Amino acid sequence: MKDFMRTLRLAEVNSGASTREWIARPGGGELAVFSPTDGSQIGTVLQAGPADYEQVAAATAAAFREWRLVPAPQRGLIVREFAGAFRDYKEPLGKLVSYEMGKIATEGLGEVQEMIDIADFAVGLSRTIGGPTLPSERPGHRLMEQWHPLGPIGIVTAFNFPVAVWAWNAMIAAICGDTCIWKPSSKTPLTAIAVQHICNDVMKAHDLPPIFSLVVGRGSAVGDLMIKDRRLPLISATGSVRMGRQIGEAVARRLGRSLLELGGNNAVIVDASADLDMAFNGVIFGAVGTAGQRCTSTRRLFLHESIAEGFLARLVAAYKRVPIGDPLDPKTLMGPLIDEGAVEDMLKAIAQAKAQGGEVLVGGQRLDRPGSYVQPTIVRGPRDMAIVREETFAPILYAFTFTDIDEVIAQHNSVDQGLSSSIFSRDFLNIERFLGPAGSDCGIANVNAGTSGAEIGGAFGGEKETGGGRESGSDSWKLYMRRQTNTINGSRAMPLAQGVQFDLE
Ligand code: UN1
Repeated sequence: MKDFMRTLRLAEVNSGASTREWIARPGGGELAVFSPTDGSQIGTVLQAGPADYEQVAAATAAAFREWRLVPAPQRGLIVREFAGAFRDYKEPLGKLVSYEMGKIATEGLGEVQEMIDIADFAVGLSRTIGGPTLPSERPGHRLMEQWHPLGPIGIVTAFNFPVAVWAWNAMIAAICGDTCIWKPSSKTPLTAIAVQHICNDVMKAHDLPPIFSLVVGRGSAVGDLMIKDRRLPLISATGSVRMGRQIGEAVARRLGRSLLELGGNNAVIVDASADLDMAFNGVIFGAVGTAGQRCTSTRRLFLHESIAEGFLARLVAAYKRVPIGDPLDPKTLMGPLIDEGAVEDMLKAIAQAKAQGGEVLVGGQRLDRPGSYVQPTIVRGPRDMAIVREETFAPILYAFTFTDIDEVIAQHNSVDQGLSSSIFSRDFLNIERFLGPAGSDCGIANVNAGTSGAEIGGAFGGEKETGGGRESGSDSWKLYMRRQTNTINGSRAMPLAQGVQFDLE
């Protein structure tokens, strides 16, 4: 066992279900955990079964009844303790993220930094959340809004951000007075168990009810119970469009609220005026970073005809030099894909692109070494390649040329997903076009900054098949609370609104 796994006390539990204390013998069967760095098995987790889910859900619902009564600024002080614990464990947890998920060391640490950042943000928010007082049309009346805790909520996360996205939800939910059940990806249960350990320590030290709980288990078992569970007014889920559709439908059927953070098909436009060095750096990180496994990864590149050939030649040369290998080696810039299935999906997409007229400019192969390593790949294609409409979770960049800004924006918007987008330009008119109402149709639109690597302070999420949810910063907290409109009559009369008269005497 690696040192950082020992620091995170992963050997001390073999269970994937916890409500402050680990459930000794959960009944959901064994889950083998593999590292994509070399394909070896690095752990076995005993998963939660239906009875364990029920135990966790009941405890989370009971904890909500207490937690909602704690004043928000005091909830913030507790979240500050979680932020401190994440700081203490940043290094081993970041390494575990790299080891279990495959992202490079600096990105693994960056992911834990994102947990710390959102926790700090939530602490501040705990003293500002609230609603307006609005003018009443009736004399002596007050019309106002309150935001109350919503309930116990369910959080479903994906393998690619195995800890940060949970924190986006959990830290905000906690200051809002909600309690959380987390179902992590079955591909990355160890990072979730490590985080739950850290949380259990904080909860025990402050004698808190189980405000954060964990169920590692099969989607068809605990996942299904969770999305149908009427005790959970909100399900926040990150994953594929297919998964989001299932969750969205199940939650809508019981008229619950869902917050969906689904696939992206993010593009960068580089116009004739762009600073090409900046554009180059933005595209490389967006397309190659995290081995193309961010929902914000750059998948499409639109280059103005006048700069296209030189820019592509530079990219192709750089792609050949990308240091690929063990993500924990500080020299590595691209680690492995998550598993063999991901490698197959990538190779299938490349074969389809070729069949549809695409030309592979660089990459296109898997590497001949243990682990799920592939070459970052650029495909230059005819615009109508059908594969471009799909999100393949791999480092494939489809490149196209354009001449007209309106035409390229239309092309940019022609896919089903709407998460992130960016333009590299020094042309004010093009920038304004891109940001305007007829511009990018995505939830995130950047100028001279890449599609990935958003800060926590903004609302994160996208339109169309990306699901419409917003998480993390800005006023995303509102989704974790229930709004109540109050009319308070401080006069001695009882006038009705709209001037309605209803006098019986
Ligand atoms: C994701 O890929 O699901 O903006 C989240 C980014 C990161 C989060 C990505 N801060 O790329």
